[in-house]
Amino acid sequence: MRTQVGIIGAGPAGLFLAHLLRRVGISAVNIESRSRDDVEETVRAGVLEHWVVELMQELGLGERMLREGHFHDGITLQWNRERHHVDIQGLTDGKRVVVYPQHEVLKDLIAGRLSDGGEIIFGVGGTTIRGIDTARPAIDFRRDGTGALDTIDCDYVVGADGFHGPGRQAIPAKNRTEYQKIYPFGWLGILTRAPRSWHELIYTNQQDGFALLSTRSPDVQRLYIQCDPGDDISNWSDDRIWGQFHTRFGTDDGWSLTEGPILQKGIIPLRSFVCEPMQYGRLFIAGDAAHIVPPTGAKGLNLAVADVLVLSRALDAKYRGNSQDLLDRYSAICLRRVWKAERFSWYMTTMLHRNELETDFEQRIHFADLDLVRSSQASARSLAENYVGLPFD
Ligand code: RFL
Ligand code: PHB
Repeated sequence: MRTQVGIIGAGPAGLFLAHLLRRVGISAVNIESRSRDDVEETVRAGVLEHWVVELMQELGLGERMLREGHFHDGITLQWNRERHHVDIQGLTDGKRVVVYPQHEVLKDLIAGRLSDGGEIIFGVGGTTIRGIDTARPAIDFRRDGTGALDTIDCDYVVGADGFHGPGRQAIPAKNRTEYQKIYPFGWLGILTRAPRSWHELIYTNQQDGFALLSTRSPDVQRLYIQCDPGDDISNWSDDRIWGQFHTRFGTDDGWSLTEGPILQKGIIPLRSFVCEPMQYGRLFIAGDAAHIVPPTGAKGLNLAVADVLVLSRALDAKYRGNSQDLLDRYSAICLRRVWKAERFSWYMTTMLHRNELETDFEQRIHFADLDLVRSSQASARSLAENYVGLPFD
C-alpha cells in the first residue's frame, strides 16, 4: 500500500499525528502491534495540559473530554502533614489542566480517525523499517501478528512506537546519543472503586516517601505510592497498600482517605531518558520512542503531542511550500521543549521522593524547595507554568 506518511504506533503520538496530518490534507496510515481493545484499556496517564485540551477541541475530538474530564484549577502539595494549594489558574492567567485518562483520549482518537475514513491496522507483527536514507522508505509488517507480509511505501516514516519499539533503533547507533537517569524507586499504582477523597490531585512527600492521589471518574480513583522498583506486587496486600496510603496522606485536621475495593495494581520503574537527535534521513521519532520522563510531572503524553504538532507543521511546510527547513530542524525544535520537561519532571521527582542514596542534607534541600513553592510567588509560578504546559517558543 502507498501513503505519504507511514506511522508506527497508535498511541497518543501516532494517533494525534494522523489527525493533525489529515487537517492539512496529508495522507497517513498507522500500524499498531496491539489489539484495539488492548490500546483502549491500558491505564496510563491522566493529566492533559491546557493547550492539549484546546487541540482536542480544535480537532473536533473534545466533546466527551469536556463532558467527562475534570478541570483542575490547582494541585495540592503536602509535607510535614500539612497541605498547600498551588493556584495554577491564578498563577498562569487562567489556564487549567484536565484530568481525562489516556485510554479515554485514545478511544476518542481511534473512533474519530476511523469515522474520517483513516486507516489503523491493529495487531501487526514483525514491523521492519527500510530505506530511511533513500527517497523511498518503507515499513514491512505482518497482518495479524504472523500473517501475510505487507508493505507501506511512503515518503516519510514516523516511529511513534513507544520506548520499546523499533523506531529509535533504526537510527544508526553511531548517529545517536542517549542520555538516561534511572531512579532508585518505582511507583505502585492502584485503581480503586471509591468516591473522591479530595477535590484536586495531592502530591505528598511524607514519612516513608511519595504518594499521589488522582482520579479517573466520580467513583474510580487512581493512587500511587513510591516503592522499591524491584519489588513484587504479590508482597503488597490490599491492607498493606491502604496502610501506606493512610500514613502518607495523613493530616492532623480530621480528613480521612476514602477506601474501596482495589480493581487493579502494578509497579512501574521510573526513568528519565532522551535520544538525540530525533530524526535520521526520512525517519522521525516522536513521544516515548524518543524520550521518557518520570510521571511525577505528568508530562509524558503531553510531550508526545507536542512532538507531533511540530512534525505536522514541518510536513505541511514541506508538502505545501516545498520548504525543507522545518523538517530539518524538527529534532532541534522538539528537544528545546523536551529538555525543559525533563528538568521539570526531575525536579518534581527529586523534590517529592525519599531517596536512600541521598544524604540528609539533600533531603532537607527538597523540603526547602517545597517551602519555597509555599512562600515565594516566583517559585509557585514557575511550578504552575511548567505544570499547565509551557508556551511553544
Ligand atoms: P505509547 O503510548 O507507548 O504508544 C506507542 C504505541 O506503539 C505500539 N508499538 C508498535 N506498533 C507497531 N509495531 C511495533 N513494532 C510497535 N512497537 C510498539 C505500542 O503498542 C503502543 O501502542 O507511546 P506515545 O504515543 O509516545 O505516548 C506516550 C505516553 O503513552 C506516555 O508518555 C504517558 O502515558 C506517560 N504518563 C503520563 N503522561 C502524562 O502526560 N501525564 C500523566 O499524568 C502521565 N502519567 C504516564 C503516567 C505513564 C505511566 N506509565 C505506565 C509509564 C502514569 C503512568 C503510570
Ligand atoms: C494519573 O492520574 O495517572 C497521574 C496524575 C498525575 C501524575 C501522574 C499520573 O503526575
